Amino acid sequence: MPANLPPQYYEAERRCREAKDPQEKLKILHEMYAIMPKHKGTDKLQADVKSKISKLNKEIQQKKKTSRRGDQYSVDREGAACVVLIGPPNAGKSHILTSLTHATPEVAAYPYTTTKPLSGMMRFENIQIQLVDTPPIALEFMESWLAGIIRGADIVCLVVDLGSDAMLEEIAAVVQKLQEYKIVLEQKEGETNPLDGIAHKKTIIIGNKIDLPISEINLDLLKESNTQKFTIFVLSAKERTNIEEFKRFIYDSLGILRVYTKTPGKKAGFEDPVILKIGSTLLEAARAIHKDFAHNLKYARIWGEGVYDGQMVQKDFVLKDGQVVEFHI
Ligand SMILES: Nc1nc2c(ncn2[C@@H]2O[C@H](COP(=O)(O)OP(=O)(O)OP(=O)(O)O)[C@@H](O)[C@H]2O)c(=O)[nH]1
Ligand SMILES: [Mg+2]
Repeated sequence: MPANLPPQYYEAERRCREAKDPQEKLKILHEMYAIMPKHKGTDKLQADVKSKISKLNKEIQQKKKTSRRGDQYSVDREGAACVVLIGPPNAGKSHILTSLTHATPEVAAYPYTTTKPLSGMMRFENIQIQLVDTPPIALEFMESWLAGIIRGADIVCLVVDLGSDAMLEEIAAVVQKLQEYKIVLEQKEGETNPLDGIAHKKTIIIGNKIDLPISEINLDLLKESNTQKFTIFVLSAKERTNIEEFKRFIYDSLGILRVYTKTPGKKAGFEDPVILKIGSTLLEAARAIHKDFAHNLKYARIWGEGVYDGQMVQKDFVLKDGQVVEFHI
């Protein structure tokens, strides 16, 4: 039986031959596998490409173990908070980034498309939240520098493919792989123990591709297997289902609040809030602005929810979202 390969396949094969970077080669091999029609005539070729993929995967991992060189990536924090999108190959992490920010990562129908982190800013009301798209995590493969980015994030969004037959296995693989890097995904944020270095990261499961018919069954499976009681948020990056709702959901999950500063006799500016953890005091707000400022702080006047206009409060006053603060030093 003839293979009847489409021209794109030969094109990809050529690029693969010419590619020098093993990561790039791996990406093209996955692309070739996706393009290839799956029938008897291509059985041998399918097996061939698969074995090339697995060989290259091993080589890449081996190289990483033996040399400390190789690309290392990190992310500069920006905005009010940093949210990292992680997950198995092809779950739609990059697509989610494009649907919420102006960033333009490559989105493709084959796995291992993303090879380095890319961040974009997601606007929610008057703040910007940083979203970071990352390469996939699977049992046989994870970029080691990704661990550092996950450790530094305020929240982890574990993006899962509700259209995948292997969804639960894919999730288990991510959890297991991260444990090798001393990262434990949890429902709530926990302290990193300085003795064992294990990071406990607050994690939300994002069930993507809710537009696909099989997603309903997978969502039930996901809920049943959710022994850790992760919050599950479903959306479709493609159809933009729940995309707007996602912004508020993330804001609420971050456990942050916004306060606005004003100088005596002037109006408050509402464009540039001070971002604080829920439960922060007036003194902590002053510290977030400048440490000398906190040092010299005497009291403040407050406007907003739960106080009367211009109420005088002391350093231990616990602030609420939306309040206006007039510091007195
Ligand atoms: N039906 C459907 N397809 C989607 C959705 N989101 C993403 N996809 C498709 O899923 C495929 C993978 O999307 P990507 O965003 O590249 O996935 P990824 O998680 O970044 O993949 P890697 O970079 O390989 O880890 C693409 O073909 C997307 O068009 C969705 O909500 N619904
Ligand atoms: Mg991607």
